[in-house]
Amino acid sequence: MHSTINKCFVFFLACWISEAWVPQQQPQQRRSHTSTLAADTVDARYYSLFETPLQTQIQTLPPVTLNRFLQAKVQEQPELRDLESLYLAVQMACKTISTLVHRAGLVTPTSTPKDSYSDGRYYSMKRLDLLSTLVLKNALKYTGKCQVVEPAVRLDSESPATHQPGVLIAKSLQQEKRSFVAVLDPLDGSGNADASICTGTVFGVFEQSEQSDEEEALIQAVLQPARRMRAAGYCLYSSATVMVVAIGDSVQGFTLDPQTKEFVLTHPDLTIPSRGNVYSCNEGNSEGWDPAFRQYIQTIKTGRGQTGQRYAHRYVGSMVGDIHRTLLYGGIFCYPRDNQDHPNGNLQLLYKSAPMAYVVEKAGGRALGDADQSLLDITPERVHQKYPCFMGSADDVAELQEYLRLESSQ
Ligand code: FBP
Repeated sequence: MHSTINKCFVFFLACWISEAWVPQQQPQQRRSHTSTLAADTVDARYYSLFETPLQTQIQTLPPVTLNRFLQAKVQEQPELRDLESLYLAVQMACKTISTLVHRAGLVTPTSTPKDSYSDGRYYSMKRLDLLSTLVLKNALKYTGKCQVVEPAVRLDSESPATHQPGVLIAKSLQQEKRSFVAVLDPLDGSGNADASICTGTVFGVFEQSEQSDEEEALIQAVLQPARRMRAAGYCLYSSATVMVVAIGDSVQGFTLDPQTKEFVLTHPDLTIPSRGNVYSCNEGNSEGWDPAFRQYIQTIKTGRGQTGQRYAHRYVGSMVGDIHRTLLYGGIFCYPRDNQDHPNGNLQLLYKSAPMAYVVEKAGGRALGDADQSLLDITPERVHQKYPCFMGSADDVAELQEYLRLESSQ
């Protein structure tokens, strides 16, 4: 009996000790084990896939940020100093716009405003357009070195839709002999944002010799052919945020590092391949295209063009994304006239296609407005004027040009 009691006592004591001990130890162990495991796995995967190559790169080649790149550029060419403040303001704004665009789906309004579906588009389009414009305007103003105007939207068929604030014009205020005037499209392709498709900010910079700050003088300062631009660029908001700038005679691409929030040089001295195998246009308009352009597209997509290769069709419908892809991989991007809804194409010359064309040409590509005129030589008559455009790899544009010439000679 005694031994049974003793055995039971020892058993319960052992259970109590183990219970008392395990709950104190196990959760800690489990917790630390789990978190170590999770952290290890995540870190291991993260570092092995992403960080290690980057680390290796950092060790051999220190990353060049956009700021550092600009500082070096200004040292080389002190006359670009005024441009620096414009660029810095634009890059700051683009970082914020990037966050806005990437969070667009998370900040759904609780009550649907009346005009949420106006123009057949969603509420966030208007919201993003307005916010991006405000962000860009403030970033430019807060430098204390820029004056910003927002030309009134004139309600004609070429103006942006009424939901869009449209374009900004910013002038650097330094009292030098001349100053820079930039034309900026805060958010191109905002109609795509609800579907998480890429969008972009576009800008072009001119010199103004006349010192007037009147709105009309600033507008006149940007109504110039893009060939007179001193710089241009765009920021693409996509799976990565990439800023591409043409400054001097080169084109540089910077990717926004989401960790450090810095634009880091990832595409130094960008050049467009001289030939591609992709065409990018809204083929839904093909019924109304000029016959020669239709024939060109038919020829390349069936492999009967100069390369004998069948071209693939890629069209995001967001100009910055389509042209960025064209710049990296080669090929041709077109928005031609059609005799139905787009007598002058669908892209505003001054603040959409012309700055993009400037970048493409500086990267070794070509851009046409029509058969015999580079898009860079066309003077916009009005801020919102639309113009047909064709740009991309030099050889592809040259091949297209033969068709356009055929059409114009008939
Ligand atoms: P939004 O800024 O109003 O979206 O329009 C600009 C744009 O989306 C360009 O980015 C794009 O290349 C073009 O319109 C697409 O036009 P379409 O829908 O006629 O193909």
